[in-house]
Amino acid sequence: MTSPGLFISIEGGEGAGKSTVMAALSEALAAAGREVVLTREPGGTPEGEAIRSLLLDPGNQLLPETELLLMFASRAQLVRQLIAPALARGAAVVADRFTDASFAYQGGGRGLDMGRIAELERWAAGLKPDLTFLLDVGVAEGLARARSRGGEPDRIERERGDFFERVRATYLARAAAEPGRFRIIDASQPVEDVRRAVLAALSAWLGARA
Ligand code: Z5A
Repeated sequence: MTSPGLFISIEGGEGAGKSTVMAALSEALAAAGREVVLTREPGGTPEGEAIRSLLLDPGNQLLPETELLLMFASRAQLVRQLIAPALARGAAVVADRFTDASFAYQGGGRGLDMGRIAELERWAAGLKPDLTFLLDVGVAEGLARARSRGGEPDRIERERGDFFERVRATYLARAAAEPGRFRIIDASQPVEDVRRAVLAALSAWLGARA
C-alpha cells in the first residue's frame, strides 16, 4: 500500500520511554507542516480499546493464540478505521507499537510461529510502518522504570524476566534484518539525549525522502 502520508511506529520493551518520544515526534512533524495522528496498540479505536482491556486484565487467562489473534483484531480495526484514511490524506501517523510488537511478544516471548504472524501481518494489517524507532534498554532497567511509576502491573507486565529478554532479542534481530526501516535508539541514556537522538534520526530520514 503506498500513500502520501508517513507511517512511523515506536517500539521497545517496558519502560523504554515511548511516551516521551511520541511527544517529541508529534511536535517535530507538526512543525514540518504535517497533520499528526497519534495512536497506540493494542487500542486506538473504541473497539480496539475494548480489546486492549481484555488483553491487559490480569484476571483473564488467555492462551498465546488468543492473545495473538486479539492483537491482530485490534490492529485490523485500527488500520482500516484510522491509519489508512489518515495516510491517504497525507497525515503523519505515529503509533505507540505496531506489528513488530506481535513478532517480539507473541513470537519471541510466547514462542508462537513467526510464519503465522507474518501471514496475519499480510492479511489483517496489510501495511508496514515506513520508519520504526526501536528504543532499546536493558530489561532490568526498563522494568525498574515501569515499576517506579506505581500501580498494579497488567497481565503482560507480570511475565518473568526471561520473557522480556526474548522480546528484546527478537526486536533487535528484526531491526538488524531491516536496517532501512529501523532506527535503534539507546534508551538507557537520559531522556533529553534519547529525544535528541530520535529527532536527529527523523530529520535525516525526512531529508533523505525529500
Ligand atoms: N503488546 C503485545 O504483546 N503484542 C502486540 O502486538 C502489541 C502490544 C501491539 C501494552 O503496551 C502491552 O501490549 C505491552 C506490549 C503488549 N506489554 N507489556 N508489558 P503499552 O505500550 O501500552 O505498555 P508498555 O510497553 O508496558 O508501556 P510502558 O511501560 O508505559 O512503556 P513506555 O511508554 O515506553 O514508558 P514511558 O511511560 O515513556 O516511561 C516509563 C517510565 O520511565 C516513566 O516514569 C518515565 O518517566 C521513565 N523514563 C522514560 N525514559 C527514561 C529515561 N531515558 N531515563 C530515565 N527514566 C525514563
